[in-house]
Amino acid sequence: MSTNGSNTADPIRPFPPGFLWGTATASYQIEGATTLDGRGPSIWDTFCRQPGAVFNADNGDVACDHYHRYLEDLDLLVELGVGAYRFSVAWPRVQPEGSGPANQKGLDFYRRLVAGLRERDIEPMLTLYHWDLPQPLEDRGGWCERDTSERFADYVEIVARAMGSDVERWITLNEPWCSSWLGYGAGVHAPGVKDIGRAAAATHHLLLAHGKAVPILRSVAPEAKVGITLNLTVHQPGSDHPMDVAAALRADGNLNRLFLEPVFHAKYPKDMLEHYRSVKPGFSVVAEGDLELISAPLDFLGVNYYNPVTVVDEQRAAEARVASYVVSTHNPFPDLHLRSLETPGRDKTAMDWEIQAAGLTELLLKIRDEYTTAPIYITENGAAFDDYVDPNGQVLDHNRIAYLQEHISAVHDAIDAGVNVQGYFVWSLLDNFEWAYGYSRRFGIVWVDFPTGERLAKESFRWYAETITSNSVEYATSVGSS
Ligand code: IFM
Repeated sequence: MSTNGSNTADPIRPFPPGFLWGTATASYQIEGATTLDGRGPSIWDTFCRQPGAVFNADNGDVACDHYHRYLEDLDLLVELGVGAYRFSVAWPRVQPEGSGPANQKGLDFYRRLVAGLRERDIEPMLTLYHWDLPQPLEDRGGWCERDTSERFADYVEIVARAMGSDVERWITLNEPWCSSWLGYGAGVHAPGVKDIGRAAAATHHLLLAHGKAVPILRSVAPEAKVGITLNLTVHQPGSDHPMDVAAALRADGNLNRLFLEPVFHAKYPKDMLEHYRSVKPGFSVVAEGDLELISAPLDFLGVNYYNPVTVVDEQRAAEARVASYVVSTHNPFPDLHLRSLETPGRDKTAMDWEIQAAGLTELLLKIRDEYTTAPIYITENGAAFDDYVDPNGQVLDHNRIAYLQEHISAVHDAIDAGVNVQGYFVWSLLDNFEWAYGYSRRFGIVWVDFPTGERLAKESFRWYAETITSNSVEYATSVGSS
């Protein structure tokens, strides 16, 4: 039974005509060629060299070698039959110093990619920032400094002038929460800083960078459709005890509302401002007029959803009466005073993320009811599993197919309930550099043999190709979704 009771007799559920099917990647995770054609260093090149920062001391020097193999990857996209491909531009390829003149060779790479997509009738969806900040900017304080948002505006103008007429959909930032809270708060992403006050300031300067980028894109590329991609989820309290309910609200405040409220309601959530009032510099960096910029109307919202999160108050988690909780090892934010829980019986991916597709439907309804009716694209959704090439030379990733089928069904539920979802992008086209996990986690629908760079379409690739061709999904529900 679906969340809205729409388990029709016919399990094949069509998507609206024109629904945009795609797949997504990001520059540092796939390109390699980090020192070629004038590219400067990014914070991830530096972070990867810090002992213990990244699993196996992996780095993006070669990654999937997409910089050299992009034509092969375009062929894969054609075979898959996608209508769109979401990729990101590496700022340090375009401005090696993070400021100053454009590096023509860097821009040319993306122009070739965009032209190649256009020739194949695949719409490019361009993300301007997917975490690879030029290192020289980090040396001057990175996202903790207001000036970085000014530098971002200059960079956006360069990219918009180069590709404004060829790219219709532009995403300013990918998952600014990860840049700020994982990068400057928990220190598990580049630049590896552990300082809640700086994470809060970085949150604002990232959003300000987004706010400054929007009018530039509108004036340089008047046809452009502009959006932002946020990583969002539903936070379920582990019990109906008021302390657990309050803990879930804090988690929601940090991950969802700190980003959704300024972008759609021109304000930061009161409870979060109160929660972070004593951290420095924190939200003291907000200046007059910033929130007006940040809340400029958008053409769409990009939503990245992977898993739901169940939380309890940390004090209650420590008490004997709730000892039956399975407290997860994930707790990156001691300042939020909560613990996340594992739900017994719920399947997990190789990231240890619980699988619950109904959370996506719930999230989409909430966004529609509380934030925006603008078109939504699911700009990322997918799963890492312990894939392997079997003796017949195949990757039979049926667990990934089940995950995708459940989540695409959940998107269908949301559309049935009136949410304006216009597209869905699988994360990811290729197995790639999964940040602090290095190459140990595979999200691709295409297997990459990293020593040789060879690609091999997985079973999920064929399944997704059929889904795209039929523009429909065979209905499926996940554990815990009824
Ligand atoms: O690989 C990442 C991607 O870069 C951003 N969103 C989540 C993915 C899986 O962790």
